[in-house]
Amino acid sequence: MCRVNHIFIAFGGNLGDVESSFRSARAAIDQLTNTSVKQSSLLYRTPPIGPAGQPDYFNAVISIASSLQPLQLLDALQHIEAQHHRKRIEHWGPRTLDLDIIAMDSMIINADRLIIPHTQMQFRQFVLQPLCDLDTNWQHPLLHQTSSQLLQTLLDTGETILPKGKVW
Ligand code: A4P
Ligand code: MG
Repeated sequence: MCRVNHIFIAFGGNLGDVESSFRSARAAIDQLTNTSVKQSSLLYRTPPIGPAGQPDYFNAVISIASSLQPLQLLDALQHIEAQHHRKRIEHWGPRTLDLDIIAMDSMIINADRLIIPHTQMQFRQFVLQPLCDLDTNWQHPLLHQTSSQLLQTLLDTGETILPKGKVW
């Protein structure tokens, strides 16, 4: 039997009906082979990081259990992004749906197409706050800090707590 990994996936988007894209992407992930969605964070409205003048984002994190290989999961998530009319136009630019793999248990991957844990996660409140809704004790395998310690480090640099999110 294949090993089942516990995986966190970050959702981001700021074009179109983002909440409805998130719901349908979550349902599509739950339909993947040997994969099930376990938990969803709240849905947060967040100020954009990156090019100025783009709309606010919505962000959330879900946890899944899956025995897909990491690159199989990445392919499946990119397919779901494409189904939601995701176009890659500008780095960090506006998008309907971005699905990033944040972590897979304590796995470390450094491949061309996939880096796990996600390299920017520790700098992003829009990832850490929803992650902490799901698991405050997940341990970053390289930074040796828990998700709540990573969030606290960011808040200590002066970032303000995001307004409370909503169930989606
Ligand atoms: N890739 C490598 N590692 C991973 C991983 N762990 N998960 C590769 C997913 N993909 C990974 O991503 C580019 C390539 O990264 C992929 O082909 C994959 O092989 P992309 O989604 O095509 O391109 P991108 O969107 O320009 O990059 P990325 O890294 O997804 O963008 P970010 O860093 O997520 O930034 N502001 C707010 N408030 N909220 C947001 O969600 N998002 C962005 C996008 C900017 N500002 C934001 C938000
Ligand atoms: Mg992405």
